[in-house]
Order: sequence, then C-alpha cells, then structure tokens
Amino acid sequence: MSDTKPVVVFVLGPPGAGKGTQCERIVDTYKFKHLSAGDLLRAERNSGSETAELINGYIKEGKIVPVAITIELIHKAMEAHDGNLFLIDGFPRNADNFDGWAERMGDKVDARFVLFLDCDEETSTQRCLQRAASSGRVDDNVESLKKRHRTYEESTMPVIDLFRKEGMERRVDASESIDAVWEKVKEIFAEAGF
Ligand code: UP5
Ligand code: MG
Repeated sequence: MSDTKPVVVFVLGPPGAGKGTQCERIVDTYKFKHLSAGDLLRAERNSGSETAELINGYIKEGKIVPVAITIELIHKAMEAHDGNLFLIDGFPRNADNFDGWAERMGDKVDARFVLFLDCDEETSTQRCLQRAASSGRVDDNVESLKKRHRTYEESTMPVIDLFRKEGMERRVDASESIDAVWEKVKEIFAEAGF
C-alpha cells in the first residue's frame, strides 16, 4: 500500500452477475488491484488454517463469514500490494460488513463509488450452473444458489440501498452481454476520472 490513501471501488451484485469477469477487464484497462473477498476466503479455506472449516461451512450455506475474518484478509492483501487503486469485489455484503469496514478501514481509504452489477435471479443462477463444471466451487449448485440469493436479497441489497442514499451507487444492467456491460462500466470509470 502506498503513502497516500488507497482509492477503493466496491463491486457488488447477485451471485454470477459478472463481478469477477468485469473486474478482470477493469484491472487490465485501469490498473486496479482486484481483491475478491470470495476468492480471498476460498484461498484461506484451502490453506487449512484454523478458520478453514468454519469458512467452508459459511460458503456452502451461502451465509456471510464473520466480518473480522474477511476484513483481516482484505487488509493483508492491500498491504501486500504496491499500487494505490483497489477493486473490492463482493464486499461489503451485509450491515455487519458495512459497519465493520467503516470502523476499521473507513478513515484509512478513499472509497469512491460502488459498481452495482444488477441482474435477475434466473440469469445469475444459469450463469453459475453453467460455470459449475469448471469452477469446482462448493456453492455452484441449485441448493446453495437458492441460499446465496436469499442472503443477497435479505442482507446485501440493503447495503446497496445505503450506498445509493450516500450517492455512491453506480448501477449497470448486468443481464446484457459481457461486452455490452463492459461498455457501461467503462463509461462509469471514465466519468469518475480514471
Ligand atoms: N458471465 C459473466 N458475465 C456474463 C455476461 N454478461 N453474460 C453471460 N455470461 C456472463 O461470472 C459468473 C459466470 O457467468 C462465469 O462463467 C462468466 O463467464 C459468466 P463471474 O464473473 O464469476 O460472476 P460473479 O459475480 O463474480 O459471481 P460469483 O459467483 O463470484 O458471485 P458471488 O457473489 O456469489 O460469490 P463470491 O465469491 O463473492 O462469494 C462466495 C461466498 O463467499 C458467499 O456466498 C459467502 O458465503 C462468502 N463471502 C463472505 O462470506 N463474505 C464476503 O465478503 C464475500 C464472500
Ligand atoms: Mg466472483
């Protein structure tokens, strides 16, 4: 992490909306560091650390891992990076995440906006199921997906509403093609001066 306050853009949206896909393009074009909270948690789970089993249980059930664990992983990953631009993908996902971040990181970063990739449940479920054969994810199955969607509606949508009230939400219709979504994402990043 550099000496000036790190710039953060959050990326939120339902499971399979294309957060990771669009983040890859943002990284290539705007030189952000991509930190997917889900990827960080899966890596921690695979490391066999003392929290591994606990994390796996939450992921399988589509529940949100206790905030202290997630923030610790994000903070460590930020400190390990030299640059100043961070895309935080899939976080904050509930009120606890939102408050925990505000308390621990709020005054340490310059949070610019939230890219909200929005699409309906049917579209996002189909995308995750298509990906299931290659993803190896314990939560890419119909049962886990239903739970992930309920968690998204009950816990994450209220957080997106909070960002909207703060004027930080930038919504894109993510049900379009990857290229069409990318065109809209580029407009948002250009408008923000990146
Ligand atoms: N695809 C992408 N865009 C497309 C498009 N426009 N048209 C057609 N196809 C498109 O994309 C999913 C699939 O769709 C891919 O095959 C892609 O090619 C295709 P992807 O970019 O991977 O979507 P993404 O939104 O990143 O989906 P992901 O499954 O990663 O979203 P989730 O939010 O469900 O998963 P995440 O990894 O963030 O979290 C997983 C779990 O970790 C959570 O359920 C929770 O248990 C836990 N978690 C926490 O507890 N706390 C956190 O802070 C974060 C995660
Ligand atoms: Mg993802």
